[in-house]
Amino acid sequence: MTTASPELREKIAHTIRFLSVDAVEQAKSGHPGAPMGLATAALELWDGHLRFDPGDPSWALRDRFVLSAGHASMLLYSLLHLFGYDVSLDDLRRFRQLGARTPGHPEYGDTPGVETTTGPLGQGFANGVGMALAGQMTRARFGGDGDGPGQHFVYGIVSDGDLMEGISAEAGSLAGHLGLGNLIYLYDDNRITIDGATDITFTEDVAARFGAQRWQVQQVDGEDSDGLRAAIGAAREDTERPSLIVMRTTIGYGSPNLAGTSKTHGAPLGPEESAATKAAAGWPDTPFHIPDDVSAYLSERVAAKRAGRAERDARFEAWQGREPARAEAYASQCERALPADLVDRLAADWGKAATRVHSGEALNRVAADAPFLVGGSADLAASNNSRIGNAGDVATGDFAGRNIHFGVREHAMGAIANGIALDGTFAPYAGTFLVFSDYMRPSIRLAALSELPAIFVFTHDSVFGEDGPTHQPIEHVDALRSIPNLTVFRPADGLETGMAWAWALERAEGPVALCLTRQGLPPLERPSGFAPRDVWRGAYTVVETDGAPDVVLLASGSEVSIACEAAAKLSSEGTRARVVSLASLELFAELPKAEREAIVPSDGTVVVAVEAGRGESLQRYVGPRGMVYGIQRFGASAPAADLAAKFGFTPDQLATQVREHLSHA
Ligand SMILES: Cc1ncc(C[n+]2csc(CCOP(=O)(O)OP(=O)(O)O)c2C)c(N)n1
Ligand SMILES: [Mg+2]
Repeated sequence: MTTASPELREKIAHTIRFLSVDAVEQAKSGHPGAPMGLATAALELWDGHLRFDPGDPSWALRDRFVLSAGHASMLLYSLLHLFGYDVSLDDLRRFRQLGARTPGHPEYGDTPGVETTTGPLGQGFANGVGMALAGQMTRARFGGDGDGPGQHFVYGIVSDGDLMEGISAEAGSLAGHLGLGNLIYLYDDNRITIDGATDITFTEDVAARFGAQRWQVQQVDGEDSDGLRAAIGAAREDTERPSLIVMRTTIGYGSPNLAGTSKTHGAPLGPEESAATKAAAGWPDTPFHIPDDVSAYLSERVAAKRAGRAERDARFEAWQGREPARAEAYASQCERALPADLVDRLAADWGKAATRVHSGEALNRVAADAPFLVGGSADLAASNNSRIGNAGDVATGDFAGRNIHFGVREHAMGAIANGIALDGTFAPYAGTFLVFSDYMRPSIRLAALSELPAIFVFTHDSVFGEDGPTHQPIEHVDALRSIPNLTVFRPADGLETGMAWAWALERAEGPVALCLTRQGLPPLERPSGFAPRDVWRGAYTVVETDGAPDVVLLASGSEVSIACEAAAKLSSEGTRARVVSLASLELFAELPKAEREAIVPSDGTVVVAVEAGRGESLQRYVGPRGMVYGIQRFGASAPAADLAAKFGFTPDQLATQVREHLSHA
């Protein structure tokens, strides 16, 4: 409950505004306008509603706050500082400086209290949907008598830019469909973006749009604390719909000459206008000024937040006492406890099938003992083999299942998966065709930047299918490999697929992408001495030669078995061909150099990289004498066997080309 008088409230709002203005002035860069226009609303939310403990930012029962308009980062940093998080005034002074915990846009992991990395507009909106879904799934799974976990709200601030981005339409649609009543967004309806007023590009009826998407929609003046309080209260009351509170606001609020203009969006006000703005507010012209009564009031509020936490924890403990089995299950789920025999289970008994089929099998071999795993696909569940058997579906108002139908919404699916991962109770996976990884790439990139435990399941990973070039990835494996922190697997058979899942569950410290075939593959025959964990080295020898090889065939996924057959032909003609399976380029690159050299030498031995795609990422391993045997054009629509012949991906053609290459090398 807010206890501040209207005068004190205004003073605190000014404090938030001018901390933001001053930090941007100091950095000579940043976005003052949105924090100025949002200070009153954000204060109402943080002071009066948001449940948190600044001393323990990862307290599981806290409300989440997502600043989707990440450019308004100084708003968040000011709030974090004022509400007792470990963000000092010096941190604010170091806004946007190298190594500071106040980077230009909020970055998860850099700053206590930052719940997600935002800045690419729209992502935070969809992250919040994922967090709210995770909250509902937690509540459904562990019991909902009000004291157990998952009872919190997810609040967010979203901007014009957020709502223009398509991802907000996708995520908003799913949130409304599912009825995520624990999701409350404040929309900064300042009608300004960078290029000017929104009437040049964005004149749709946003309230009607969200109403049509089954949201509760309310409209308030963003400077009206009482109105905001009532609206947030009504939003909390509506447990069956997400809520959008459309707040009419003024960008650069209080600036005598620039308020309401895009000039305040992304540049310092400048010394003169800052001074004029402070003068108009009756504010001293001391940078980073925090009045004593503001500090005193906020210390009280922080103490009250801590007391609120203690009270909530006590209720939670009472719940644990009443529900020991559920409490135990919840605790072990949060710890991500895995079965001890995970690797054994995933290493053995694989037959001949497509790796997408193996992937579904791997998922289901562990799902019962990895209850934190939840996920689904963007309307391709049967193609992606992404279903967990006997686990039920997430549906409107019914969150007990583990299978999520994301609908045909790849971009939102990626960001919602990230939100589920950020919530911390579940580990998500999300599937589609590899070619559509482009539709979710911005979210994959953020999963990687934030090192989130998300698993992206991409099937139909090459040209081998009738759908034609629109559906046939050529550049996608390379493109995924180019994202830092993302581990990409392209397994060659069931064992490799199982070990890729095992690595994703047991070892990964960030997101994992699995690139899986549509077409069936034979199980590889491996040399004696092979151990399943060799897959985790990223590459290992599948076919060894007697004596030093004349050529090394470095193949991935479906091309490994082709390379093995080609190697047999070459050997029968006296050319010693080693075959290496490259399950994951990233893991291979991390091996010590000597171990890498023992598998793929750079001593002049000819290396031919074999991958049904552009193979740009393999260039560095083939050296000046080798070659990439890939596909340098878009695919074509035809039966798989015809495509294999056309693009040279048959053992005979590969052997012929390698022989030809060796004769010149
Ligand atoms: C995906 C994406 N595209 C473009 C940008 C660059 N950008 C930053 S803020 C912004 C729009 C600003 O309008 P709004 O979201 O209404 O914020 P306000 O100016 O009201 O603070 C743009 C285009 C971005 N951050 N993310
Ligand atoms: Mg705006």
